[in-house]
Amino acid sequence: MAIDYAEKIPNNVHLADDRKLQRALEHWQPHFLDWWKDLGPEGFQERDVYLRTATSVDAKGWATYGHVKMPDYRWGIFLADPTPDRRIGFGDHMGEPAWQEVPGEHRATLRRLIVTQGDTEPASVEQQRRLGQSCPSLYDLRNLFQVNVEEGRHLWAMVYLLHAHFGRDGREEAEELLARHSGDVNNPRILGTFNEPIDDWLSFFCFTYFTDRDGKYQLLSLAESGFDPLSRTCRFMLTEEAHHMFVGETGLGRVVQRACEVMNELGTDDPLKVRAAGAIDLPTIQKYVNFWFSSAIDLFGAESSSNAANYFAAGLKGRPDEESFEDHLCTDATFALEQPREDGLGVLTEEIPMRNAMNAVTRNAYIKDCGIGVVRWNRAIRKAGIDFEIKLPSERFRRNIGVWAGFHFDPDGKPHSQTEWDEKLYDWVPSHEDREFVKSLMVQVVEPGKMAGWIAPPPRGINNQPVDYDYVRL
Ligand code: BYC
Ligand code: FE
Ligand code: FE
Repeated sequence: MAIDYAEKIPNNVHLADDRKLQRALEHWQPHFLDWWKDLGPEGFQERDVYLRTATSVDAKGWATYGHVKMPDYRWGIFLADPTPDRRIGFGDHMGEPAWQEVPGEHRATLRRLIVTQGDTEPASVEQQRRLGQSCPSLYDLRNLFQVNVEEGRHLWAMVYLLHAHFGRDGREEAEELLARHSGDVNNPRILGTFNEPIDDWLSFFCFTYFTDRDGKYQLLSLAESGFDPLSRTCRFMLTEEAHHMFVGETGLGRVVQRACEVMNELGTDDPLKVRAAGAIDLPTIQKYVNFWFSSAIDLFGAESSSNAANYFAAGLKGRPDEESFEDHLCTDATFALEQPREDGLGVLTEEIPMRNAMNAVTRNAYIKDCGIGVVRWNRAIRKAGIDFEIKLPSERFRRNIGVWAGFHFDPDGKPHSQTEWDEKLYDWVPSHEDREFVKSLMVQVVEPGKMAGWIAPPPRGINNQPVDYDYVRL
């Protein structure tokens, strides 16, 4: 389905045929733009950035590339093409036709899911707004802005659903999405990770690797939804998400590669010498991985969750790639849930109903996916002849949500007393000094083709352009 760019709001949902909805969205649009100018990327708003824009939603015609000023980016409403005769694929309504309108009894629940999803999108833009000041290259600066404008579009995707299907409450929620702010003490973003500051690029790469990947898994689950407009929206969002995770995986890979190069040039594995040479040592990279991974896995909610069971039963939220499972009802199945013993010093396993374990099932799929990049980074480390392995920490480590919350398990999954924990925590996650060191390296580099000393250049540019292309025109 073609996207109409002649419209004030580009879309492939025949917006022009629904005047009321069009007016409501055109009323929200300037509020969005004000928010973007106030809380979107700081600086560079008047610069031309080499951005991709969707031209159609099918695989071939995905994108055109060209230099645009970010406030002129054509944020719009794009749904994947409908699947003819789509049926609900799981839960109590399995086999019934997918809903084109919100079923009354699930209205509040669906609205809450859409609002939670929508809230994360502008949150991430707010978190990343100052990174342009310390970009390691023009190539990276462009990637940051590409991610930012697409997260802005993801906000549009959820606001469209709220306006089109939730009447007045939906319009109020859409305003609230611009009123909550990341890290705001009085009115914070809904989910924990989205209130953590991201003020260095190592954190940005960890965020796009780990947190955007939570986005992938939540969008995959929502793409299974019996509410068809939500499914179609999420299916198109997933095509954009792939680039965000690419930025994270290759970004971390280039930081690792630079650390290895410096170690080999100096013939040392002393982290202090690596630091003195202006690179980020591998143990520090590991600490950032520990921090952002443990923060991201909280985003899946509690391992045992009656909310999750209700979403599944109602057909609102499935498992990622629901089709790959055999049993789509899960009325009798159980899940062996590992959890801490009451004294916190051991682990036991309890069988819980499968429907209640959907958050754990999704988290497990996510953790497996997180491992793929880790294997690639470790291969590069081995190839450099260095004896070091990056590891994902145990899912028990540093949890604030779910069965492990309130207990003290280390990255290897071993229990500790409060005293031991307090003593050791900064061996596992970045200390104030680690963060200050990483920040000290974050000096803006904007000469085409030049890279900051702590990161290796990318093997190739964007859309077949050379690495020294003027991705952002200053
Ligand atoms: N922080 O049964 P529980 C993305 C709350 S990322 C704070 O465990 P449920 C992106 C929970 O709300 C993808 N609170 O949870 C990435 C509940 O509250 P109430 C975002 C949390 O409902 C990068 C209570 O704890 N999308 O797209 O099964 C850049 C206990 O509930 C947290 C979605 O999340 C937390 N971490 O699952 C840009 C999809 N975790 O009811 C974008 C929509 C839980 O007691 N959301 N709580 O007030 C959902 O599907 C579910 O809300 C969750 C939670 C999976 C998040
Ligand atoms: Fe997103
Ligand atoms: Fe994303």
